[in-house]
Amino acid sequence: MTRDNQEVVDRIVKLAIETQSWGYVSTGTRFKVFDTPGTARDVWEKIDDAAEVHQLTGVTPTVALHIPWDAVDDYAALATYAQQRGVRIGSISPNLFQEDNYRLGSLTNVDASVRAQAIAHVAECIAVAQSTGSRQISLWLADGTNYPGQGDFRRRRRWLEEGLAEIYGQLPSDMSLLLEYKFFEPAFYHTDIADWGQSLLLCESLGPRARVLVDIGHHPLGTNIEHIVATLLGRGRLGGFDLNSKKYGDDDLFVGAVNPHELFLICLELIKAEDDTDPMVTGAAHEILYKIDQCAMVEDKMSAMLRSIDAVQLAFAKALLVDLDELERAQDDGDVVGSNQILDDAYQTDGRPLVRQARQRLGVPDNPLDAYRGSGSARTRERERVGRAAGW
Ligand code: AOS
Ligand code: ZN
Ligand code: ZN
Repeated sequence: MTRDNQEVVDRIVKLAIETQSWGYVSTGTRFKVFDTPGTARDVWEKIDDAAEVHQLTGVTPTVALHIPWDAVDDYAALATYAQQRGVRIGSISPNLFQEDNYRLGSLTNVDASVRAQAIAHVAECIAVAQSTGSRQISLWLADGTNYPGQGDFRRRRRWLEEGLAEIYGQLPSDMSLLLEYKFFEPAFYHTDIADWGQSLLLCESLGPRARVLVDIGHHPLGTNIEHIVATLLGRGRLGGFDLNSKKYGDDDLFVGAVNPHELFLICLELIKAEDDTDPMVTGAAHEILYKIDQCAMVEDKMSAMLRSIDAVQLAFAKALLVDLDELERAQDDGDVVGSNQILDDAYQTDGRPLVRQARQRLGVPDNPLDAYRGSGSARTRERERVGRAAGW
């Protein structure tokens, strides 16, 4: 089946992408955090930036928060502020890696009082989600060890399972838990949730509202991420993405910068799952959170965010152009070269006119990045946002 262009445009129009508050501040490596003039100084300004990105693109209605980076006294007021600017609060990420107490782990710490502190922090984030209308807790754990012998894998695993069960038990029935994995960093010998399989096992033992979150940058080089995505989709357990791109590791570069072909192949799996005949697969596929998780080290944050959104839309557009019936026929015929050619035909097609049509339907500029750069908005930020620079 070749989709007609109108269907492709419809699907691009419906795609919602979440931008993240920490993508609007100065971040970086351990060597130096460079400040960029005009950068958001607090969570209110991060929301202003997210709102401007949504005005320019029409597809980023929510903004993810990280607590306590974005802590405020009155979360209901923050949610109202966001709404007044045309966006909503999206997923909430607890921070279980920046307290001194977490030196030897959070949910897997040998000290029961530290484990309890970590659980209490996630409970606080659930309360933040309730006051802001958010429905997702996006959890990443830095827990791991640096040297063989430093910790006992199975004891740590038991503490992890107990802690997560307690957290899951506290989730209101309309909220879900997205569980991220990462194979190394900040720990360099082992990480307690190192890969998708470990995350999936935990989610399956927790319950249906626990799902795996795939951060594109959290895999060893050469990993077939689209295969992981397909496996999770097939079990209805893919909960979301942290979108970025990488050359080496968790580089957190803007989306599509390094390997747009990989992104296209990932999108193809998502589209196939959305159109699957099994309601378990389609149901979960339609609830997937598409969250950006990038760090702008030397580049302008707004421009980087706009580039990422463009890359996601374009990858979806091209994936929607794949003729799936013809592909299945070629696969059934054992046509190895022909089936690959079908994918390549779609990938080589210029998807930009379709993305432009979607933008016209959304009533936003044909090229949001050009519109932003021509708008003078960056200079206004530089003029108005003087004083304390925000980082993490
Ligand atoms: C860390 O590597 C993960 O990608 C997390 O999602 C993290 O909470 C986020 O990137 C903020 O640093
Ligand atoms: Zn992430
Ligand atoms: Zn990461």
